[in-house]
Amino acid sequence: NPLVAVYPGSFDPITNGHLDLIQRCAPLVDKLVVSVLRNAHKHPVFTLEERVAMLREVASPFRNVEVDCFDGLLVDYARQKQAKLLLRGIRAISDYEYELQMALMNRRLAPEIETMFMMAGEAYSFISSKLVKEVIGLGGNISGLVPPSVEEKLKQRFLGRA
Ligand code: COD
Repeated sequence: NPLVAVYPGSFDPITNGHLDLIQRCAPLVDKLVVSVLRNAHKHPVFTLEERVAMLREVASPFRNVEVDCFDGLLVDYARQKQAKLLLRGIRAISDYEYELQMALMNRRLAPEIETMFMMAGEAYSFISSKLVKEVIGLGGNISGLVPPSVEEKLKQRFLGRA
């Protein structure tokens, strides 16, 4: 059976931290499904369609990476995708508590599915979608924090230019 991993998230928007994880995980599995949660926050900056489109563009060089979206329980979705692994990233101790709680709940709901954690790349461990949006919203430079196509989208959205 092919080894399928699901990398779930809000991806509002995808950052170079997310991308680093995708790049490191893709060679380890047969298929990596990067999946955006519908209705994650009440007010995402980018619509589901925009987030999926940005991910698709960034993921296009990877032969075995698929971009999708989901709602409902993550484990139900993973089962539907016949995934044995959930991929999550850990940046700092602060991520650990939330991630542990989710991993244990997901294991309780679906014991056959394992959560796999990868440590953030040292160059990316300070990057979050939230801070990137805050920095660009206040006029700061975000180059190198997100893929160039995403940087353009953020500039259009926050600075009203292309
Ligand atoms: N470097 C490495 N990893 C990173 C970086 C970085 N710079 N930035 C983020 N990450 C990791 C995060 O730690 C996380 O593991 C992942 O990338 C995605 O991050 P986000 O912020 O885009 O996504 P989240 O944390 O908002 O995703 C939450 C889910 C959508 C997975 C969760 O809400 C969910 O599963 N919802 C579905 C309903 C459900 O099943 N609920 C019960 C869960 S127990």
